[in-house]
Amino acid sequence: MKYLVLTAQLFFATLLMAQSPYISRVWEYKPAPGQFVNILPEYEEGDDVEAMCRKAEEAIANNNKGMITLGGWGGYVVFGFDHLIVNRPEAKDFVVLGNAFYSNQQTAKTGGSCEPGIVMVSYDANGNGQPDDEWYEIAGSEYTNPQTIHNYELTYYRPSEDHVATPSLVNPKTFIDTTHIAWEDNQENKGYMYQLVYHKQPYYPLWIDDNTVTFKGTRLPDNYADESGNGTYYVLYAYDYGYADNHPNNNEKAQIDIDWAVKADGTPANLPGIHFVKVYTGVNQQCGWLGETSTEIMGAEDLDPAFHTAVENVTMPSLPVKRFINGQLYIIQGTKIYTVTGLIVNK
Ligand SMILES: [Ca+2]
Ligand SMILES: [Ca+2]
Ligand SMILES: [Ca+2]
Repeated sequence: MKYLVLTAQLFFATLLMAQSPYISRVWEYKPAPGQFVNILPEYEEGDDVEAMCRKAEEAIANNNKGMITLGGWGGYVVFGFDHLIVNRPEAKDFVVLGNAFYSNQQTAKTGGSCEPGIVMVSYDANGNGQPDDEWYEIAGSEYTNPQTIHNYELTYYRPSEDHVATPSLVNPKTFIDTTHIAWEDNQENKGYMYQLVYHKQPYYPLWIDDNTVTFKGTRLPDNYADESGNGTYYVLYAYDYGYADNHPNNNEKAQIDIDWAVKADGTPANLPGIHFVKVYTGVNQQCGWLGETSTEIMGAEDLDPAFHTAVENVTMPSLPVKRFINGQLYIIQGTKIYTVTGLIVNK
């Protein structure tokens, strides 16, 4: 009997360790060029794709609340959890943490520093624990906006080795290289991402060997306005719902409902839950001295209330009740906690 109790306690302890509401692993980190790229996280000579992925994980997994940049439009991160985030009915299921904030200036719409990232989700359908299954886009508030471009494609070019900086004629002290990163899209647009005096490091990801990098996905309409009219004050307006880094983390509008996931043809994906999330920068815009808009990620969290019930705080009712503890269903009666199969897990 003692042996059984010990086994049960070990089982319970293991179970607690295995379940975390936070990101447990970063699977891929591939930012587009950007003013914080090679800084957040920091590139050091010799770092390869895998090393940078581990640095991104160190920053945003396990509730570490560091920060990574995704660079300009299309740059992305793929991360996962150690359990299924259940699609709870009539409820928001998870939140991706960014660094969005509202301006304290009074404006007609909600805005400030809102840099919306497209959120995609995946269910581990083949059960191998890896994100090699189908991806579904979270259809946020702008999914059906006629200005949203689905199937957008954008290619960025690494500056050539003999690249010479082209300072701005108007403001050379701020815009130190107006031809830093050339880009072109599949809508017959091309242009340059400029380099700002505030961030003088190369903007192209230094650990990527290829001289071009191409991203595909959904491009949201531009969300900025130069409210000063003279380039001194830019406001990036928040979209209503369904994006990352678009509302402050503690705002309910930052939360995502898995019910919003759609298939490629726009019909509901009807997912029971998700294991993996991909986030990419959703706008392709540059805002004067603020530079290009880039989604930042600080973490992600399962919103299941079970994770907000610490095991030491479980009250012991006299009648048997079912309760989720760290995502697992238990039956509690008196001072005892049972699994659903009747195994006593405390004493
Ligand atoms: Ca839900
Ligand atoms: Ca899989
Ligand atoms: Ca941001």
